[in-house]
Amino acid sequence: MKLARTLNFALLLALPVAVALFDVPLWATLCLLALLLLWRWLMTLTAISAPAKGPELVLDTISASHFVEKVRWCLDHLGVDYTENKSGGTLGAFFSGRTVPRLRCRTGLVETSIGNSAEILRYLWGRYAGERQQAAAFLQADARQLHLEQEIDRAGRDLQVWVYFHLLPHRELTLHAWGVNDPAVPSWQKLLLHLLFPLQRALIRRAFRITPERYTKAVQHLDQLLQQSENLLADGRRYLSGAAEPHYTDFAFGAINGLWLLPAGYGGGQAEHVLLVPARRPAAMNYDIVRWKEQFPLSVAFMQGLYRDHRRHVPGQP
Ligand SMILES: N[C@@H](CCC(=O)N[C@@H](CS)C(=O)NCC(=O)O)C(=O)O
Repeated sequence: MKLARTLNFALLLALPVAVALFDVPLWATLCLLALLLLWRWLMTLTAISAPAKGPELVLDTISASHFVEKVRWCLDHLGVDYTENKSGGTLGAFFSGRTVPRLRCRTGLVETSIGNSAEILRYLWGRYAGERQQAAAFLQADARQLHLEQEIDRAGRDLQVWVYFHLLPHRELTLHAWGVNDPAVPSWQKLLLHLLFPLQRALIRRAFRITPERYTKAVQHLDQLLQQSENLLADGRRYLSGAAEPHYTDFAFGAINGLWLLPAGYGGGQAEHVLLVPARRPAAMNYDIVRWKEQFPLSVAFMQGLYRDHRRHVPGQP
């Protein structure tokens, strides 16, 4: 069905070109247009009367995304089956206006799609709290935990500035992070990423306002969040959320900061083709990472422990 829709769309686009090239008369043009629209309508009717079969939950992702890792970790911890649909970095945002993670779920006859990691987690809690009360308990949140999540998400946006400030000057490193070496990313997208790199880089610079000033501000915000977690852990807290068991905000903290810490198990097996080993990273990036590790040892140990004890083991992962 997806292929038929794409073909129909391509033919609709090609119609004016064909009309101009072959001097098609008006009556024939109108007939062709009516046929293409009729075909499209029939596809819509078919989709309602016989919905396409497929997995109940599909998570649209890119290989290297800390917001994706936040949702992926929660899905894995919840223990529900889902399929991951991976794209090359930046293409979806700038050409179809969607961000990742995006969760697509079958709801009745239609497919519902939810963007934004926080809203996806609210859906998962609402959907599974009843039927898997114990397993889903880590997704329940009070006002304090929701506030903590907002702070972690803000750090996630600061880390986007941080990572692009360091990587964008390096074409090969950036392309690697966007998934050109990931076998799960479709080849045509890898080709597009190579061809469109200057455009994508300019769009990213504009969208995230990547400037030295913004970078300095981002690092200050990140320091503040890490200092806050350091204080909570120094007070003897086992989990940042204050709960007795790991909570989704703990996973969110580990997932978002995992972008720089890259603890063993990061990505649950889905990010290994985009990780950047220290030897390949720009020196200034390594400098920040080493400083964070030295300055915030309790937070680092907390995240490493969280990955070791609560990230589902994936064969072949360190
Ligand atoms: N607030 C959003 C942020 C999502 C976001 O910024 N995602 C980035 C990846 S980390 C994205 O979609 N980038 C565009 C793309 O690579 O297609 C969330 O929590 O999901």
